[in-house]
Parts: sequence; C-alpha cells; structure tokens
Amino acid sequence: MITGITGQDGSYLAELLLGKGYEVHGLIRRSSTFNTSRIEHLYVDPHDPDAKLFLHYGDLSDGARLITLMAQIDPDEVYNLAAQSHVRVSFDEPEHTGDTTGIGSIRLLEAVRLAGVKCRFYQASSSEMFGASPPPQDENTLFYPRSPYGAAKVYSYWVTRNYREAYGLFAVNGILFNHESPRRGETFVTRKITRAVARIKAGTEKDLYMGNLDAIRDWGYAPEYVEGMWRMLQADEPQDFVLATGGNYSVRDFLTTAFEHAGLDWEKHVKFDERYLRPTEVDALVGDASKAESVLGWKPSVHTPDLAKIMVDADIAALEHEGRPWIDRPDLPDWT
Ligand code: NDP
Ligand code: GDR
Repeated sequence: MITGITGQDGSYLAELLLGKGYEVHGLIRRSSTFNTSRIEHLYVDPHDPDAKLFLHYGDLSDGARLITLMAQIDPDEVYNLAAQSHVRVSFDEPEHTGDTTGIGSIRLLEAVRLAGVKCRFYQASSSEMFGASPPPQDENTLFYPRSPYGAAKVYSYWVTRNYREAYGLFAVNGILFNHESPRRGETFVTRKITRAVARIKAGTEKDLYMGNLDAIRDWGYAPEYVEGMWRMLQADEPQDFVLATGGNYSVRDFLTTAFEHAGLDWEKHVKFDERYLRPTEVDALVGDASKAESVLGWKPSVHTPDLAKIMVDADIAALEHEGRPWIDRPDLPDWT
C-alpha cells in the first residue's frame, strides 16, 4: 500500500513494485479535477483479471478511513509517502502541514496497529530534519529543523521509531535528500528551472523569477531513491537510512548547467523575487549515504549535473509533444 501514490515518488514506486509482480494499492484524494496524471500509464480497469493496481479514496487527515482501508487491504508493506511536501508552503499553511506531514503519520501507524496488520512500514523522512546542522549529514546528525515542514517530519520520524520500539513493528525511516525527475512537482526549484529553460528556448517565456541562489543541495534521481525505499523494507532488521549522492551544488550551479545544456545564458533571464525566500532557510544539505551502501548495497549513479540535463531534455520533449513524455511517448527512454 502506498500513500502519496499520485506524487513523484509514489508513481515511481508503484512502477517498481508492479514490475516486481506486487499487487499495489494506492491512497488517492478526492479532487474536483483528475490528480492521477503521474500514474495514468499504470492504470488497468479493475474489472480486468490482470489488474494489479487498485486506488482507494482516503486522506491522511481521516483516521477512521485509514483503519478501514488497512483492515480491507491487509498489506504486506506500507509506504507512507503522502505529505504536504513543500517547505515554503509550510510557512503559509503550518497547521495543515503539521496535520498531514506530522499527525498523518501517527494516524497511519495507529491504523496498522488497530487493524492488527502484520506489515513492514516505510516512513518518508527528509534531510530537511537536519536543517541548520552543518554538512555532511548522516544517520547520527542532530536534527535542527528550520520550517514547519521540517518539524513535522521530525515528529513523524520519532513516532515511527517509537512504534518500532514499543510494538515491535518493522518500521523504518528513509532519510532522503532531495531527489528529482521529469515528474517533479513544477514548483520545486529544479523543475521550475528546467520547465523555464524549455519555455525560454521555445520563445514562449523570457524571464524566470527566483529566490536564494546560494542554497546548497544534494540532488539525486528519484527512480534510484524509490529502489532504496524498497530495499529498506527487504532488510533483515528494521533500521533507518540516509539516501543521498554526496553532491554539493548550489541553486546557481543547477541554473548554470540547465541553461547551458539548452544553449542559453541564465544571467540574461533570471530575476530575483523576494517572495521565494523563506523566513528561515536551510543553507546546505549534503548527505553521507555510506550506511545504505554497505548494508543495502544501494549506490546512486545519476549525479546532479546529469540529472539537470535529463530534466531539461524531458521538458523540451514535453513542450514539443504537448503532453507528458512519460505517458504519451512510449518510445522515449526509460528515464522519463
Ligand atoms: P509530492 O508532493 O510529489 O507528492 C505528495 C503526495 O502526497 C501526493 O500524492 C499528494 O496527493 C499526497 N498527499 C498530500 N496530502 C495528503 C493528504 N492529506 N492525504 C493523502 N495524501 C496526501 O512529494 P514527493 O513524491 O516528492 O515526496 C514523497 C514523500 O517524500 C513526501 O512525504 C515528501 O515530504 C518526502 N520527501 C521528498 C523528498 C524529495 O526530494 N522529493 C526528499 C525527502 C522526503 P495529491 O497528488 O492529491 O496532491
Ligand atoms: P526543498 O526544495 O526546500 O529543499 O525541499 P525546493 O526545490 O523547494 O528548494 C530548494 C532550494 O532552492 C531555493 N530556491 C527556490 N526554491 C523554490 N521552490 N522556488 C524558487 O523560486 C527558489 N529559488 C531558490 C530554496 O530556498 C531552497 O533552498 C525538497 C522537498 O521535496 C521536501 O519535501 C523534501 O523533504 C526536501 O526537498 C529534502
């Protein structure tokens, strides 16, 4: 069972698990418009005897529904990926962020416990929990969150550990550093940049308004990170792991690579807008994933500069084909 299946990571994880022969159940939110574009290509009519993907309405704010679903589905593995996941937005909607990104996790853990489900549980923890602690960060680094989002993720991290210790649940935290892809939400910095590059290249846009260009991040490739999530649940013992590339790049570096890849000069197009600044910023996140490499054999192969190029190519292709390349263009390479 995957919460957040309609998001970037949920869609890649669903693909990975279906490819391994799993039956996958996803929690989706009721919305007045379709919110399933990232998983449309995986959907098979549930009346089809070959159907392996099943979607259920629900919300992390609705504990009773989570208990009902747990009892009905009786999953072997639960991946809690749902969250209000935007750090800047968490300053605008701190209470909602606490309710979904924080309390939502304990509602799901309680649903597992109360329904008596014997499953393995993955919690999508984040490098944002390290916040102001200087890099490199690993599993032993002190948490010092710098946003309502980071603080809510710290809560979820600790309740996941607590359910492991208190109830013997196989519950783990994947502490993932930033990971991106052509499916990344359009308001996160990498996708915002690569979409703008495609539009500027096509001549439909001229300027890109941005906030702090000095922030350092360690941007990896999402499909590799969902493989790491799955490995954490196959391990002999429940343990928490950092997943990261170890890369050290500024937003300015990402801009430079992305614009240059399309033959453009970012300095001619990028303008500053203070609305994209955060009241407290996380200056530098650079992860040390050596524990994941030694215990899980997990090692990322796509590093930030190549990731920027993959995303620019995909956004240019999406514009050219007036759609989402990973759905409309089966001839495109796997990374879409
Ligand atoms: P996205 O923002 O792309 O996806 C979030 C998902 O959560 C969507 O499916 C969304 O549904 C769903 N969701 C939001 N609120 C609720 C709710 N109240 N009830 C049920 N579902 C809800 O995030 P990512 O895929 O990038 O990230 C997955 C998880 O990993 C998140 O928890 C994120 O905080 C965490 N994380 C992400 C990292 C990254 O770099 N991507 C790094 C570290 C942690 P809808 O589509 O309807 O909006
Ligand atoms: P982050 O991702 O906050 O690290 O959280 P985001 O891409 O939003 O910001 C990265 C850095 O870029 C700076 N920045 C801008 N950010 C956005 N969104 N828009 C801008 O215009 C802009 N200009 C500069 C930010 O200040 C920041 O320093 C992501 C999310 O996926 C979380 O859910 C996840 O937990 C963490 O990564 C790890």
